[in-house]
Amino acid sequence: MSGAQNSSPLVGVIMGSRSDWPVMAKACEMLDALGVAYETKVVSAHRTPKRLYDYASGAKARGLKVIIAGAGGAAHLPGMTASMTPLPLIGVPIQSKALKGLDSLLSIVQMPAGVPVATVAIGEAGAANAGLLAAAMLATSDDKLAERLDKWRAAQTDAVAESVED
Ligand code: RP5
Repeated sequence: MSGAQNSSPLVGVIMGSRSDWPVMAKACEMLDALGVAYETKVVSAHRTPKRLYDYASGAKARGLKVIIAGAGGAAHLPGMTASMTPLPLIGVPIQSKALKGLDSLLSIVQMPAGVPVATVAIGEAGAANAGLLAAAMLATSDDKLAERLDKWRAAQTDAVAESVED
């Protein structure tokens, strides 16, 4: 998978299929905007279970601090990843063709107590918020990142015009 690969990534952005990339790229755009190092990888709970095991069980030792996992349909990837790592896990429901992502959302959000997955909205908005949420988590122990996040939010606020006219 192409994308900004960093020598010491703090955020792992994984997805069940290459077809998820156009959505998951929105998470990476936020991380790029905030100067957060990340890596990307296709990891399928169904099609590449050993890759999933290796990725999730080794993530913390490799220095990752947060994992963002996007999946569609019977979306086991975020929950299975969370079961094998103590790192905070953010799940992104990908919009499926048959059920418009409601299947993905329910698969990811309805975790039984004990293995949390912080689930965001379906699709691009959720992926963008996953990037922001990962940055906010890291910012609790990184003052410079916290400053960048504050500036990003202030710019967003400034960009909202009061008037409906140009
Ligand atoms: C899931 O199945 C993936 O996360 C993707 O959203 C969905 C469809 O995958 P493809 O058939 O497009 O590879 O595992």
